[in-house]
Amino acid sequence: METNNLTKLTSWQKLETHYKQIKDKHLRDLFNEQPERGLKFTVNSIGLFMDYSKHRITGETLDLLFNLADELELVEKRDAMFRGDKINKTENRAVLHTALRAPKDAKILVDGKDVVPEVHAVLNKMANFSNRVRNGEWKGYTGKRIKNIINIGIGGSDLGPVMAYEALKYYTPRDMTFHFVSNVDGTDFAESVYSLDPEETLFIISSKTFTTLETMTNAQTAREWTLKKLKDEKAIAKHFVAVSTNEKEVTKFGIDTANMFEFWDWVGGRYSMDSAIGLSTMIAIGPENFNELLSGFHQMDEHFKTAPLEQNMPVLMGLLSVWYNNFFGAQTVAVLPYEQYLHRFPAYLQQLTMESNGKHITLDGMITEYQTGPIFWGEPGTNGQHSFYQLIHQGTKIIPCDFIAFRQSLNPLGNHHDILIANVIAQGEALAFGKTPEEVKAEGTPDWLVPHRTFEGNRPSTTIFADKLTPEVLGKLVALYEHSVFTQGIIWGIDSFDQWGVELGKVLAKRIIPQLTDLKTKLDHDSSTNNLIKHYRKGL
Ligand code: G6Q
Repeated sequence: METNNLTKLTSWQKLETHYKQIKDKHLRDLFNEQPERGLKFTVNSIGLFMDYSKHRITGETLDLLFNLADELELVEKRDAMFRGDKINKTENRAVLHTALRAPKDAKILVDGKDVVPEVHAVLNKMANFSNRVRNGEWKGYTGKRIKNIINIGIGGSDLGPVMAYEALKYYTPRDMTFHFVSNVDGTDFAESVYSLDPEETLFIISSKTFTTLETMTNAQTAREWTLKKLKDEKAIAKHFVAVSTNEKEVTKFGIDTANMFEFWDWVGGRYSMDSAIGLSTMIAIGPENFNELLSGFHQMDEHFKTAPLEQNMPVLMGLLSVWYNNFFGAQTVAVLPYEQYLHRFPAYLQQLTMESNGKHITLDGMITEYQTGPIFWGEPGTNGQHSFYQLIHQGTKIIPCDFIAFRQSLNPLGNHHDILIANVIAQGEALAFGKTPEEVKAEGTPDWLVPHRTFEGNRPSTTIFADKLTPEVLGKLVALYEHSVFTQGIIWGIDSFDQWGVELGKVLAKRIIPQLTDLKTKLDHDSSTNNLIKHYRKGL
């Protein structure tokens, strides 16, 4: 198979030459040479403040990265996405999560049809339903108020809802409980419903296809759990609603399509938290807050669409990621929110980034001869500081960090917030500037200990600040990463919107399921797989 010629482009080669010139330059020198860079390399727009001055770049690096983006037609391709062109080539689909947050008067055509009215019709239906559940008008089969919401879904139909619920918990009613069942491991379901009363519980079965094995298995179990107590099929209509694109399968399951919330094939799973997949989020935070969330997404869409590249947050973030991934050989990116409510944000971003850009075949069917999607990971601060930050500070790997922080706490308590924020600012400073052997010696450290206590520094980070964590800010942050992923995908020439890599495991699992219990089946896998199946059978 042929390889892609990205690395032969003039703009790429210029970056390679530039990298050789800059790679040994320390951030200390960059700041000495350009003392005002802490003011210059910042963006302050749409309520977010992004400081990217602690990166191993100069103005020239940025110009060269912008040239690369120009040569690869980033702007034209961005416009094609917003327009509804079928840029998800391998699935022949438009990519229009941006239409989910478009204002009512927008017009976005897919196959000649304006999709905006449908989007708003579903949002209205969701708002109506959410209000009825929240105010107790929607009752369970026995007339009891619904107190527990359980979203059953997996991947894109789970990670967004659970992250958003956790992130926006401050805005949720505390007399209701919210649960998210995704894993086919029965423990996930069992622990979620433990101590819940089926009469007060509503299941949202969230599945774009309504055929996903894990979700359908959990949904059937939920059905049995409900019927065990309520003993009447008619109860299903009061305790189950569906979010799906597949009307036929929803009806087959026994859910009235009046209780089905629709979305469309141009919404990718990992880009769907602001579609009807966000129904649990809307019930949790209320329709007004959900609208704020959508407005935050939309503001970032507009920013991505209109801000000049040098002031464009997702473009900068995406290109910096390419810079480290492809030139410095960085393997990972750490996302470190200094906000407890964002504790599921890194996990959410893992799917968004890695399912989107974990590809090695280009849109033209060629092998990439360069690295693509980095590994994303992270934990909220300050907890990470007491575990893995050691490796970021003094290990052998370069790990660009995204710090996310807020000027105000939602739960102000004494001086907790000052301590939290002092820590996030200090981490960026320590990573960038470190501590020289001379400084360590001057503290009276014995010679033999000096190397251990020296921090070489020169470790890059971005710091993003917002005022406080609101639904609107969450929308902006998610859209920031969505468009950064898009920017990277354009540079690498891959389809950021398909996910063929998850298929094979699913097919093989379906084959193995009956073999586990049907002891007569002759096993024809490799010796390791056969043996593992036999090992399991012995425990039956
Ligand atoms: C996301 C992926 C994947 C998907 C799940 C659930 O982009 O497509 O994570 O969301 O496999 O799929 P269903 O919603 O169809 O159950």
